Amino acid sequence: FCHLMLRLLWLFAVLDAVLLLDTGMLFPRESSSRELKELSGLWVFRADKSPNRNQGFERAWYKSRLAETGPVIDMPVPASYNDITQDSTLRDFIGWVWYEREVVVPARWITDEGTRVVLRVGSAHYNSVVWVNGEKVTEHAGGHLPFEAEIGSLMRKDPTRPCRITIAVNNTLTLETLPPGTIQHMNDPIKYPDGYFVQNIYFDFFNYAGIHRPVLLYTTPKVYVDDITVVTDFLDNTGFVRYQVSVKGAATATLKVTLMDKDGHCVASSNEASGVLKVVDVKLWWPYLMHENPGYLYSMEVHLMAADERSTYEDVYALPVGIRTVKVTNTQFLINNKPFYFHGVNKHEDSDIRGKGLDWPLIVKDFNLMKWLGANSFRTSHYPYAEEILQMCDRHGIVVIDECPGVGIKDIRSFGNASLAHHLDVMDELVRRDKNHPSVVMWSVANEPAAEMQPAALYFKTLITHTKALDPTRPVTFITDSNYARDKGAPYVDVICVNSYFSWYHDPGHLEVIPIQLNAQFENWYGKYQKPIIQSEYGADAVPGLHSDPPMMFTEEYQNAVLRSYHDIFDQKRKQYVIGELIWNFADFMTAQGITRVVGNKKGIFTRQRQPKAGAFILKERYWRLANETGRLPPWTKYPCSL
Ligand code: BDP
Repeated sequence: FCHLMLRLLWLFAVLDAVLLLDTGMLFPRESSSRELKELSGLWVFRADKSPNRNQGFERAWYKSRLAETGPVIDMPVPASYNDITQDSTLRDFIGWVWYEREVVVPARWITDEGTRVVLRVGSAHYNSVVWVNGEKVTEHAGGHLPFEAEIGSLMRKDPTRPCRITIAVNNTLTLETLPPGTIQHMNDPIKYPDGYFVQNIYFDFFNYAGIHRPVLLYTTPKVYVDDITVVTDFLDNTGFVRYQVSVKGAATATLKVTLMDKDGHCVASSNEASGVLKVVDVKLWWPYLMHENPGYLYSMEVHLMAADERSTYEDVYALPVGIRTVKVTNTQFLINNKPFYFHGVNKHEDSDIRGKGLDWPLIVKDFNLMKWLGANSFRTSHYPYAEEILQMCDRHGIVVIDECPGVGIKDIRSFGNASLAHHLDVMDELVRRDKNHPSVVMWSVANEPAAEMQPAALYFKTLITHTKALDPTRPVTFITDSNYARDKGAPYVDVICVNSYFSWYHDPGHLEVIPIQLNAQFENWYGKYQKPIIQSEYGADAVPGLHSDPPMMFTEEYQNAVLRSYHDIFDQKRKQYVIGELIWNFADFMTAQGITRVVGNKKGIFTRQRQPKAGAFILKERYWRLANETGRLPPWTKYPCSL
């Protein structure tokens, strides 16, 4: 009993912390009280190619139809705009681009004053300003995360007009954006044309831009469920779902909260806005390959009723809930108190033509490939991925290390107060968006920052402590490279994540150095911090179809040899404190042009078109073997018959 009380007290304490973020960012879902209208498809588009990139604002392009301001083209949404046309100046464009779409909405959305109409942008790179019928409704700094604005009241001002949505998006990166970058003006008239400037970036992926995720309109009643937070636990075969529902639009409302199992049976219910739901004979959420029934989700249905002098309101929202726990010891990562070994991949949101635009065929293909490979996890290198992808992870039991866009923090000026304040805001937005996903088991606050610099110590202490305070239920990491001087964040993290490229960037061509250097890497980090370690990146470029034996760099044989050599050391260390290995990278991806990149980064084990290189088969064999050893596979999946 005492044990149970302690559990419940813990649940209450941590939920209060998660609640510090008081405005919601619930994923828009249809229900009996909510309608949804996706604005995917063709938008009107114009890049502002004026010398200062500011003509659109100076001439107020949002005030009229974009086509009336000058030449426009078709642009699909969601998609990056860079690879859509044959125009290299648009591919490499820096500055403001303008999108526009006219929408007609059902009349009842306008006539019913008890309806809220919300415009939501899943993500746009990077800074966005949004107008409806020429009036500014919101702006947002940073890509990868959603933002929204209530626009019903504005639409009601002139119900006869169709609703014209204008979105201006600017992909310029500065020392204070995430990721950071710098704009460099080249003033030498002998070398450069007049007004020439470039965007410097410190990360290794193409700086795709545009509206990358769906834009949609959705409705809620005037009194509505603004947010739901759940924190889960279990003891023996009883599960606990501590929850909190935030209501907006009324001081009081009646709530009914019901937890349904997969078959639609009610397993627990309550009439309170917050409390603990007790689930007998709980079905836990398990990772793929760790259990015969991975990714089990309950559905938490929240039913709200409220009234004012004019009307009554009813709102319904259903949140998928997975019941599981996550803990870290000195040497282990525990999911549901069982050791979990990450055998997975690093990904990018990246593909031909659409760039970083959300694409369902690609998403489903990638999940099929990950499952084929026997991967149980991935890291969202180097920015938050679409919520649709995390929902797939929840359902399929794919474990996620959720990374914020803190990549390429290399300049000392990016450790200043303004940068830190923005980084903290981004962590707030990320935790607010992803806190309820059972698949998300750890937050990553940055990738390979120049953490040897003096201000980094305080920067990362503040950032990591802040993230832990936001969400005490998940461990926090930051990703370091193999330079031991870059350990300033290490004292504060729960898990050490290290990227290393022995025999590639260091001692290129010398495969024989891998065992000794990798061994030293693990011993040093563990010796100093006694924290579990994930090899968060390792790999080698392989141009598909390029062969040589003995292996040479850039051939498939060399990539194989690097993988095998790393795996030997992983096999020694995973018996001690190494808790995972994530290949760099799942698939080839586009980068900026440069002398080390032949049409992009070729460290994928799949090509950019998702065909396997030889390395994919090595990884497949290994991952299924690891799954057999560490997981609890049902007999029929013991070994895929293709092996
Ligand atoms: C790592 C970076 C990753 C790069 C990779 C590489 O974290 O973004 O793509 O190197 O160079 O250090 O392939």
